[in-house]
Amino acid sequence: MKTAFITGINGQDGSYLAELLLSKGYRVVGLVRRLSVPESQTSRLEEAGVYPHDNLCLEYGDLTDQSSLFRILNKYKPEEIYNLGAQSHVRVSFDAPQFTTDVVAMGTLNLLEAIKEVCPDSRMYQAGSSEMFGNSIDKDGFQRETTPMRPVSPYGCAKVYAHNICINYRHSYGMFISNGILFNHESPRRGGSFVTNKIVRGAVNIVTGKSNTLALGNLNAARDWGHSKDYVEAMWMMLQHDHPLDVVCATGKSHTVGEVVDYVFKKLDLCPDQHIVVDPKYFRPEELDCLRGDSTLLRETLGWSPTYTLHTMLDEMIRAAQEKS
Ligand code: NAP
Ligand code: F7E
Repeated sequence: MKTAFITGINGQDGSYLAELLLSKGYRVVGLVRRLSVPESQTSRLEEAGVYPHDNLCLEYGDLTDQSSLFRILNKYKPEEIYNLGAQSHVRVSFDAPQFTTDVVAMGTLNLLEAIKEVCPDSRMYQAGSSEMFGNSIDKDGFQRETTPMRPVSPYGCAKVYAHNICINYRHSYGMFISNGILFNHESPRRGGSFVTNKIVRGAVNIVTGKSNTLALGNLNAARDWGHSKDYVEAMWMMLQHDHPLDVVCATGKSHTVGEVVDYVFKKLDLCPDQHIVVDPKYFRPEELDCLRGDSTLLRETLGWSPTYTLHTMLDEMIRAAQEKS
């Protein structure tokens, strides 16, 4: 039985990845932070139906507390390590830039040092982000592995550090570390302050009479949105390959926030003009205008392809929000 260690296990991706690895017969070890509401520590894992589970062990710790990482790695000596823990909200990273950097950048360095000392033969996946590209776009309108990284948020800057230090440890110490450069991915388990689930839940609340308006920020920003379930499959595939890779994972299709609003509201027989309010409080000090990823390398090297379109994913999110309402 292989052992995998996941930081951020109760996040959106962590919960799908835990499900995937348990279904493949792994023992899964997850890092959870102490929260004042203990039920929140396992909420997504419970929703996924994998907690409690005989092969799932949760350990308290934090990416900013290196001693906890040493303790857990020494205890389990995992073959695979997935570093998904992060303060992952871009807008919030402008409000808490130092905390974001501590977790995303220094937290990754803490983990790398612990792996180097305790289990240097483990394979590590680093959760990189399209936010690392910023507004840098190739002439054909895509971002790919060779596109220069010019981040436009504290979160993006911290992820660039994490990406580069992973490459440095790979070269310096011969460690197996793969950087995924993942574009936006969503699901019914997406946090409600990210724009897709905010729109879906907001629209369902209007239908059920719980509210009448939905306040949003920039409706013109365009993103390449995939489904978390497809993207965690790509993470696992990267660690099964015979050598480490730095690869983009994306659908190749880009839509604006306004298009998502139109699709969701139409599905629910609502008229956006009657309910959407633009509130500058949701604007970012610097905005990333358009993301569209070219994942040719991932598709050709690992045979990965997404199973969801934006619309089938939004349909699933709408159904889930309706069931919960
Ligand atoms: P998420 O839902 O926000 O989950 C993040 C997880 O990290 C949560 O479990 C959180 O724990 C944990 N965490 C936060 N601070 C931590 C710390 N100091 N120490 C240990 N764990 C900590 O994010 P996600 O959507 O699953 O994304 C997973 C990873 O992929 C993140 O690194 C994110 O930056 C990256 N990424 C995401 C996307 C996307 O579109 N989803 C795209 C590219 C890259 P709590 O629950 O206790 O807060
Ligand atoms: O914003 C615009 C906003 O917060 C998407 C994270 O997983 O993906 C995610 O970061 C777009 C932006 O995601 C609202 O300005 C308009 O242009 O859903 P989001 P994000 O910032 O792209 C990347 C790849 C990650 O790595 C991150 O971890 O939507 N937008 N109105 C809004 N965004 C929010 N949150 N709320 C609004 O009201």
